[in-house]
Amino acid sequence: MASVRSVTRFLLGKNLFSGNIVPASNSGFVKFYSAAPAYENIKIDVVGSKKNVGLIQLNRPKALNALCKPLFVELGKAVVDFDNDNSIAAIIITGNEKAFAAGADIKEMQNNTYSLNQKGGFLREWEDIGNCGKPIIAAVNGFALGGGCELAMLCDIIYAGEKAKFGQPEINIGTIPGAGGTQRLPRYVGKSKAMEIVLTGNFIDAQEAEKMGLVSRVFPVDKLLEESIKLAERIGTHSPLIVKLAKQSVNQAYETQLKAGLQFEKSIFYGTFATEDRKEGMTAFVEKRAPNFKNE
Ligand code: CO8
Repeated sequence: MASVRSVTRFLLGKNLFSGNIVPASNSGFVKFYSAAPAYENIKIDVVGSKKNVGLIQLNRPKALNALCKPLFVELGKAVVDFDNDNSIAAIIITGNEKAFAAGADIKEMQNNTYSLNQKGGFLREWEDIGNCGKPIIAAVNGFALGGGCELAMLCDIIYAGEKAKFGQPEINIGTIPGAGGTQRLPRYVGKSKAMEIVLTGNFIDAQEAEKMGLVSRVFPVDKLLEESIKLAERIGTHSPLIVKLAKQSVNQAYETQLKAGLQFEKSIFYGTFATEDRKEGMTAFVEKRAPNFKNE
């Protein structure tokens, strides 16, 4: 299995492998996933010292990872597979140094019509990402524009490289965000900032995005993936069952009004008392030892 450092280099496209460093394609993960289809628009791997972090790299570098339908079908499948894999604690979606994703594929949708979008359920595969029970971290270097910014916001935590650029430039091409940009962005950054971003099409840099609360943390470009893996590994030390419940509960804050969200949170909180992992967590605390979670 490749080390964090070598995976970082692999994803940044710097072929620094030599001697004893094993390329990701020779990892046990690929063998384990031999039944998985051969992906053309993404690369997948399993990383982290416990091999419990699913890594997905968007891989259309020539088109700045524009989100064409085949890419989204593959991305949805990879996310569902990782979500169903009990050995995976968290998922990272990343791009390359130049682009996380520069939006939906404009060339692909250029000749779409209203009725085609309606009948074909244009980009309905987005739901696979939104329905994932496990935490998804967006590790954003370069452009995260339009659908790329929306994809990052669909993830649970956004870490950014210091040269990342976010934006909803759909207005420049005569349309509006269609995958949550007008809905999630105001919730993250407030109405005035969201309006400014959506109505001007201007880009904001990583530092500004962090100040606004869109991004959790900003790192040097070549440290981004390493830090994202560390975050996923930290999440992976907790009970998978309770992590899933915590994610559901935080998401309620975005999907319901406060009163309903608070009720949901309370019922989940009470519900954790029906789990073995809650009992183990509190017992371990009282006994001053590390918990041994069983995902039950
Ligand atoms: N779609 C298709 N191709 C793209 C896209 C894109 N979004 N972005 C870049 N490319 C292609 C370029 O056409 C170019 O291809 P080629 O070499 O064949 O000409 C290649 O990528 C490199 O791009 P540039 O030469 O333009 O690179 P620059 O460094 O000069 O510029 C930019 C980078 C500023 C990112 C520029 O490429 C750009 O403005 N891209 C478009 C950004 C944009 O408008 N994004 C929003 C798209 S619309 C959208 O996302 C709606 C989402 C709705 C989801 C709905 C779900 C239901």
